[in-house]
Amino acid sequence: MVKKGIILGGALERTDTSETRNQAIGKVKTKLESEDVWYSIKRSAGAHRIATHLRTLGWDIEVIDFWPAWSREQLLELMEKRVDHNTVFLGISSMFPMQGPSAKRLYGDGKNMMQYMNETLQLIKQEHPHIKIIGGAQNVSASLQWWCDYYISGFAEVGIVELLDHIMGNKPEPKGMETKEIWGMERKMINCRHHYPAFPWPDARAQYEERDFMRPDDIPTFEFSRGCKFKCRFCSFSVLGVKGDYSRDEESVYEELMHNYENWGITTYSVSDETINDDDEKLAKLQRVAKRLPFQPSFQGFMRADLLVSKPHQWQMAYDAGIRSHLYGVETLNHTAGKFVGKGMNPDRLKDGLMKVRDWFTNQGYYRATISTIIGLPGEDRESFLKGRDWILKEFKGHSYSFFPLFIGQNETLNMMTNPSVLENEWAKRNDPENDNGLTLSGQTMWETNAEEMGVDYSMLHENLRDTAQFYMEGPGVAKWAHDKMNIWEAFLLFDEIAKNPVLPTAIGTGIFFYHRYITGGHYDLDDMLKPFLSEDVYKAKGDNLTIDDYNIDPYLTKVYPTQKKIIEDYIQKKLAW
Ligand code: B12
Ligand code: SF4
Repeated sequence: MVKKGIILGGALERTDTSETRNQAIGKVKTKLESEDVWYSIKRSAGAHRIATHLRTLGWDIEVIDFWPAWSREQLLELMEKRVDHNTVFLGISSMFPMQGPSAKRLYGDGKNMMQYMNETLQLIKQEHPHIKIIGGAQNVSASLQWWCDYYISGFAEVGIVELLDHIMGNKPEPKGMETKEIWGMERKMINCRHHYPAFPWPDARAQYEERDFMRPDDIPTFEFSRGCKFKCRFCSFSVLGVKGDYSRDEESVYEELMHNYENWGITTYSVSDETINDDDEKLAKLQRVAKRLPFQPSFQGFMRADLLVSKPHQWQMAYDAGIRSHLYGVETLNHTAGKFVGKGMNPDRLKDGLMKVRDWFTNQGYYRATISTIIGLPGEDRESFLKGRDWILKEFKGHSYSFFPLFIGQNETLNMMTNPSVLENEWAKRNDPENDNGLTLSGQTMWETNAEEMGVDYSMLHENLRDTAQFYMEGPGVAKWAHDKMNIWEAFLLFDEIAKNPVLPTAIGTGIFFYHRYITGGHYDLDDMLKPFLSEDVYKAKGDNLTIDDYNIDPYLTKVYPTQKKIIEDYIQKKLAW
């Protein structure tokens, strides 16, 4: 008998992208922001990947996307239809903890979203006591919100097979399985990064099925490689410092792209690689695949800017491959701060090179960038950061710009991370955090302070930001860092200052990783992604009478979101009828 499993996906995106986070501070308030519950239209990358893998081993695995949008009744009905004595597990795939306004809203019987969803899980268990619930995520902090029998973290292709063998009584407990008490509950956890590494993974395709009801305007995640060659000081991505080529087999990539094109007409993807261009051969491989395809794919993903600057031969490869929307983790345009994090290219060279990259790609036909920066790196003060911001908004006008205060996880947060950054480890090893005289790294001294010392006053911030700021200022899992140029509170004040500037929507467009929010459903297309949210002349003409209809691209998704909700509801009905 074929063994079965069901994987729920959907906890993979938070509302608070740089778009909504920054634009929400702008002039126009929307219905979506104030009344609606937001569900992401993005397909669950982890769920489809694990499902594809287990199917190759003979399992029958069905993925249920958008699960936060399913009502309790709908999910129980689905389980009633699908679960039988061959069903071994119910998986839950997560990428981020469900946070933000949506998660806080009250559901039917006065419970918040999380309580409601967890109680639904309990009801599923009551009805079908033989199935085990397994939470899977890169970082276990994303899964712990769910009541699961097991938690598995990191790339899990190897670990899940061991766990399922154990659950079915064929094997002893997987090595490294630990029981930890977290938030008053005993949790059985397996950290695959340490015990069952699955990187590189040459056939990391996600194979969608007829019962996934894919659409041509879906923008799925595409995994081309796992891990990054570098190890920047602040970076907590799971697999860093890899040696050699960790990318997929060429045929596997070709087959995946062809399958999605032939079956659903899909051509646009977001790439999950930590860094796409850390290896020339990798780029050349994707270039070869793209040339064999009967269509031009379009990819959005993380590109290291300094490599593009120092290796112009990568440009043609990237363009041919279809990598035309780039997220550059520039972090800072201050040399001292850049050296501190491990991105030390001289900022003048970097800026000059980036303008050449911009011009070259734009001349080829399509180019969009997101420039991502960190507020408050040691060595950088307010003026220096604003100077960097001004350069970005001038030279990359109409592209997107992301900026957020430096986050250093500590204590509980650190324990839940699969891969704390170098900086987080250094911070945790300070000799005497109780009596903190400072930690000196690369010539910069940082120390821990507190809300009182910093003079925190949340009323100084725009109200949309206050909850997040409070988490940073008071949460036990976040370091209250300070250095001689800035502290975490001042970084928030600076964030607030930049974000609430009403001209910002005229200077920037959509983040390259969020195209699906606009495109899926048909309201916008890839060319629209080249526009700023708001035209400058419209902004000037309308002044205070600006409405959301004046925007080129509506960052609040006022019209798009009802369409996407309908797509999700249709999906649910099709699943129930399948
Ligand atoms: C691409 C990416 C992004 C993109 C796109 C994210 C998206 N929504 O699709 C962008 C740039 C938008 C982004 C932003 C952020 N990101 Co990010 N991002 C990633 C990255 C590099 C890849 C994610 C991915 O798609 N992987 C491919 C899929 C296939 O992998 P996967 O989902 O992990 O699945 C595997 C395992 O997790 C497991 N698994 C998954 N599901 C299941 C289910 C079962 C049943 C089982 C058994 C196993 C299993 O097996 C799978 C296959 O091996 C990861 C780091 C990494 N390398 O994983 C960080 C990561 C997900 N991001 C992270 C963070 C913190 C953020 C931000 C909050 C950063 C910030 N401070 O702003 C924002 C929030 C964005 C938002 N508003 O939603 C953290 C999440 C940590 C956490 N628990 O919260 C990660 C893990 C990086 C890290 N270690 O710090 N991110
Ligand atoms: S910041 Fe980017 S380049 Fe640096 S280690 Fe992380 S993924 Fe790699």
